[in-house]
This record gives sequence, structure tokens and C-alpha cells, in this order.
Amino acid sequence: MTDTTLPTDDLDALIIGAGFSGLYQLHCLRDRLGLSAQILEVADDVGGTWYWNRYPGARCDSESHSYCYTFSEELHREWQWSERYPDHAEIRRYLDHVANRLDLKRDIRFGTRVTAAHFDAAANRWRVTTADGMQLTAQFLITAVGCLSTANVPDIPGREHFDGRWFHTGQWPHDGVDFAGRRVGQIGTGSTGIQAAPVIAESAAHLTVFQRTANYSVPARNAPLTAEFQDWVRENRAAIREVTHSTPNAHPFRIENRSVFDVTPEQRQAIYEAAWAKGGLQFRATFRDLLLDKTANDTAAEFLRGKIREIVKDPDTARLLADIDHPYAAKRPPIDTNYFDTFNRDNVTLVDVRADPIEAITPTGIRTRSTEYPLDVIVFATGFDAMTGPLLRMDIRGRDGVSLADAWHAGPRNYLGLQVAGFPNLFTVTGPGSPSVLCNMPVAIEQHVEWITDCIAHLRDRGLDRIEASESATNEWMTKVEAAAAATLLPQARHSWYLGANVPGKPRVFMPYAGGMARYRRICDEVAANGYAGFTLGR
Ligand code: N01
Repeated sequence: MTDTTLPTDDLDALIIGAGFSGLYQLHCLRDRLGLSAQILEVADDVGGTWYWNRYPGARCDSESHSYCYTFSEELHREWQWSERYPDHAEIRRYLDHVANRLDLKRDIRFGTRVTAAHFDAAANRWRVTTADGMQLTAQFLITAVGCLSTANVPDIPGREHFDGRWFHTGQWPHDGVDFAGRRVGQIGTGSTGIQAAPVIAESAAHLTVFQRTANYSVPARNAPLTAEFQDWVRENRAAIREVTHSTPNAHPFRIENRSVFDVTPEQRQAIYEAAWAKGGLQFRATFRDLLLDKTANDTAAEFLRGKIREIVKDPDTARLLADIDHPYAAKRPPIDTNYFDTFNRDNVTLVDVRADPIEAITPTGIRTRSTEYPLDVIVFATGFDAMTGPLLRMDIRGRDGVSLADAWHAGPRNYLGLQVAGFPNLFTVTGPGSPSVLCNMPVAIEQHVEWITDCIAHLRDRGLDRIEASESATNEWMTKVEAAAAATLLPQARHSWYLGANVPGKPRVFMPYAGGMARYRRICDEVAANGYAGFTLGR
């Protein structure tokens, strides 16, 4: 698989991953700064998370006109999205278009898994090893590995003896899965499971959804884009960008500057109804205090529970679906197409595995404490070892051979989510400690990639060749990350992957920076304007 036509000698920069981050990073370093740079990518094409996530219903929850690059007027003008939310195939087509348009593929080594990256202090080089035994060196190493790319398949006893087929949504077969006539069990009701269940139910003989934590969801209201809207998008790149750059979650709509308590209960109900009818993540933007004040949040939570009870006809099923243990949006809020209505189908059953835990996978199905469910297919919509997983599965070692796994044994620690003390010239695009997953990702990615590019240009312009985050700046930043989360209701979702709680043994640390993308951008700009304050620059 490895492309043997690419040079393997010393490069200025190596980038790991060919998704949104890696592609833009390659373009910036190679075409703007004139560096020698390559991407190493395990898949055999571009796409990043969208290369792998092809499960039924896989579609972006960000609206298409903001789920794209904004750095190029030409790219913006020549690409037209077809739906309010792009599906996985359309996003792959978009990234393929970008890669071809910018002629990026000639510097991507596909089918190449990085297994190790060790910093050689004497040579000031990163020595990178791949699974097929190749060795490459580079001055700068940039991880563009995504936040949600290490599948979390729970270690349920007996899985290896299951006679049917099982799949994790994040590693979905490219030729699809035929559910016709099959009894399907789906474990997991996060954003992925909520997208997948309605589509699986349409073709499966029977779908059993195993729910451990009930979840809120707001209708996506996906639809084809009108020609008028497409024209508006084409002509309004700057205005869309202005909004995505100034809002905390980097979406193309603003959070209303009003408190839940500024309006009467009747007005509030009308606001929630209108947001429900409009659909999408804008529901979270109806009031500024939804994620700050539990009493304010309760009003949205109760509205959404009421919708579940209204939609789902069987009262016991409705009760289980509405029995939600966390504030609205304290976990990443899903949006859906017919999720709750799916439980009105004759061929769909909900099982509460909090009350009746899964004990084993048997050769013929899933056994809970009380019941055996015969199945032909099991779908694990069980999420990811988020944020740190993709980094820690590589053997990354900094100065003095210290491993990233050791440096992060109690949870990720870094400065601005961009650099780890002791790991010079290593940059982590959308790493833990940055807003990343709390945002519309392409906006967060562009900011990181441009900051890293400017930083490397700064070093080169001054004849410097090394940059490393200081310990003291790291300590201060980690305090800010913790304080930003504590100021919100986000840590109240005890089972959230933001906290690492979904992976047994993972340290419970709130990983992303919750202070908002706009504020984060200002902080990063100030750090750069102050000569990269908090970093040590040298030769
Ligand atoms: O994963 P999740 P996801 N037994 O971790 C359950 C992004 N995304 O893939 O909550 C039984 O949220 C687990 O239960 P619990 C988005 O950022 C984006 O759905 O731990 N159940 C939960 O219900 C999202 O947040 C888009 O109690 C088990 C589910 O599996 C992130 O990806 C679309 C279990 C996992 O939910 C991850 O979402 C989809 C076990 N042993 C996702 N282990 C778009 O924008 C886990 N669960 C398109």
C-alpha cells in the first residue's frame, strides 16, 4: 500500500492524518511556507473520520455551509452542498475535491500507520516509524489524527464466540451491511446510535436497541438546500465566517443574548417550540444560560422530555427514553431524523441495560441479567476513546525518551491544546485542552492549522528551529481548562466521553477547553503577538 515513489529522507514536516486538519496543514506548510512536507495516513484515501464513519445515517450535525474550509474564496465558490447537513459520502467528495484542487495527494503516503515517533534531541528531529517498518525524519511533527478516531468496542465477555457478524460504527465496511431479514442488536444511544437506529430499523427484520443512558435529541430537519440558499451561501462567505468566528461553538448562528428567566413561561415555551420546529443544534442557542445554570437548563430538559412522551406511543418505552440523567447538552447534544418515532415501529424494541445489564454475548445473541436476545448482527454504536486515544496508541516519546503515555498518565496536559512540555516541535491539531469537539470542527481546525503555520514561519524567519511549551504555561493553561469546564454544566454528565468516562480505566479529566472558540482564538493570537509567550524558542 505504501507509496514508494515519495522521498523518505529528511523532511521539514510530517503530518499524521489526511482529514480536514491534515489536508489543510499540508497545503499551508508546503504551498504557503515552501517546506518539504508529507502526510502519513493509514486509510487508502483522504477523509479522516468520514473515511471510517460510513454507518447507516452517518451525517454531519453541523450545517453544511459552515462545515467546510473558509480559507479560499475559489474553493468556497466552486463547491455547492446539496443538503442542510451533508452525509458522509458528500463530505468525502468535498475533501477529495479539495485534495485534488490543491494537488495534495502527491504528498500523501496512504496505507501507512504511524506506530512510533521519537524525538532525537541531538539532531533536533522527530524519528517516525510506520507499521511497515519505514523510518522517516522531520523537524516538525504535526498530529492531525482527529479526536474521535479510536473505536471503543466494549469488552463484553463472549464477543469472540458470536456466530453472527458485528460491526463498530466507526469502522463501517465500505460495501455496507445488508440488514434485510436480520435481527439486529444496537448497543449505544449517543449521536451515532441516534442517527443509525432509524435507518437500520427500515430494513432489519427486528432492531433491539440496548440503551444504557437515555439521551435528549432534537430533530435535525434535514432537507435539500434551495437554490436561493445556495446562492446566498456563495455570496456571503465573509458574513458566514464572521459569525462562525465570533460564536463560542463556531456554528453559523449566534447564541441569543437572553436568559431563560427574561421571558415568561409561555414565551419560553413558544421559543422552544420554534427551535424544535427549526431543528438542529440551534436549540441549544435559544438562551445564553442553558449550559450555565441548572434551573435554566431544567426548562429545556423538561420541554425535550415532554416531546419524547408526546412522540413515543408506548408509555413504558417513552418513560425509559425520557429518563435522562444529565442536563441537556452536558453531553454532546444529538440531532436526529425520526429517532423517537422509530420506537413506534413494530419491529423495534428498547432494552434498558442500566436496569438489566448486558452480561455476555453468546453465540446466538446478547444476554442481559434477565433475558437472552437472539441476534444475527450486533452494531456497536459505543463511541470512541476520544481525544487522547488516537495520540496514545502511537508510541510518542519526547526529550529524554519520556513517553506521552507517561506524561499523560493522570490525563492530558498541554499548553493551549497545541504543545506538550517535553515534546519540542510536536503540534497537536485540535488536541485535548483546545475547544475542538465543543465546536463546529472545521472552524477549530482552520484556527489551529493557521496558528501552527504562523508559528513555524515565525521560527524560520528568525533562524530558530525549536519550540516547546513551558511547564509553567502548561500548569496555568490546565487551570484555565478546568475552570472553564467548572463554570458550565458540562462536568455534570458523569458518563460523558468529554470526561473520558466511557473508557474503563481512563483518567476522569474534562478534556476540551470550554471557554469558547472565539475567546480561545483571542488567547492564541495574544500568545503569538507576545512572541509566543509561554513557549521556549531556540536553536
Ligand atoms: O459515542 P458516544 P457516539 N454497554 O460515546 C453506550 C461525534 N459524532 O459515537 O452513555 C452499553 O456519545 C454509551 O452509553 P453511556 C459527536 O461528537 C458526530 O454516539 O456511556 N452501552 C452511549 O450511549 C459524538 O458525541 C456526528 O452510558 C454502552 C453510546 O454507547 C461523538 O462523535 C455523528 C457501552 C456511545 O455514545 C461520539 O458519539 C455521530 C456498554 N458497554 C457522532 N459502552 C456528526 O456530526 C458504550 N455504551 C455526524
